[in-house]
Amino acid sequence: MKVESYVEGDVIAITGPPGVGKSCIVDSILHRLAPAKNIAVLAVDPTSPLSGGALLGDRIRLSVLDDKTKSDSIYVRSVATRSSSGSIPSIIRDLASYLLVSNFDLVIIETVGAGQAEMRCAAIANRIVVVEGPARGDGIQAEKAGLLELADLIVVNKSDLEGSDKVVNDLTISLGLTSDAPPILKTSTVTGEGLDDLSELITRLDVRTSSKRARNRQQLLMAHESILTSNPHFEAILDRMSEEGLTLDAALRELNERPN
Ligand SMILES: Nc1nc2c(ncn2[C@@H]2O[C@H](COP(=O)(O)OP(=O)(O)OP(=O)(O)O)[C@@H](O)[C@H]2O)c(=O)[nH]1
Ligand SMILES: [Mg+2]
Repeated sequence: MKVESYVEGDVIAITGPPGVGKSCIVDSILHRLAPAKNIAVLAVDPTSPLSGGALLGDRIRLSVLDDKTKSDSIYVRSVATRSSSGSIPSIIRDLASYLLVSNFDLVIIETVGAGQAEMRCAAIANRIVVVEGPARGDGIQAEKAGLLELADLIVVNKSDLEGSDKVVNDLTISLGLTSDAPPILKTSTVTGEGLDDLSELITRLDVRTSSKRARNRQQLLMAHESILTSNPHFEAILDRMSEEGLTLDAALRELNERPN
């Protein structure tokens, strides 16, 4: 069985903690790169049963869509992860592949760097931008979420607010030991600082060796999971585990021995 893990082409993930300004940054990039480029945005929405569809509406409110000279070359779609399963990243991957063969030059995946499904969605991209913001007194958020190892570029947004210099310093120090540390860029979607540089950099971003490895790890885990769950005996074996006490070891062995 052949499993496609990643997409060939220009696919960039923008990830980071909630509320750090990812959507505003995507909006700024679209304002600068459209209509010269056809760009698709896939917003992966970690919809919780509590917030319902409210977030979904929020995600797609991009000011660039009000500009008729640009909006024709932009496609935006939210994908909810409410029924969270390993399949969301493969839906995103298939969508991204489809968009790239349908004349889009660039696919941007916006995802909150929170859950596993969202991390794996980011790993589909060829390059990952991790967005960070001024510390809220509880250390570097992205570092905690294990996102930094995936980063080909780190953006410290909200540079108009106090504390962003400290985040840049902390990040520089903690990444100083890494041989191929990603570049760090300060931005503000309020003052406009760094946004021209970001939009320019994003289309010619180098892939770091270590981020590629971190991404490949996510891809491998995802591919492995999809091999297991696409096994036609998967559900029946699951039934036997819960109903007949089939052990985990025996279940795994059977899945391996009966690939179809
Ligand atoms: N001061 C300041 N506020 C900003 C900046 N960028 C975004 N914001 C504000 O931060 C809030 C969150 O912005 P979003 O772009 O929705 O953040 P997000 O990371 O996409 O949020 P989620 O998708 O919910 O994780 C909004 O109220 C923005 O107006 C900035 O550079 N400076
Ligand atoms: Mg957002």
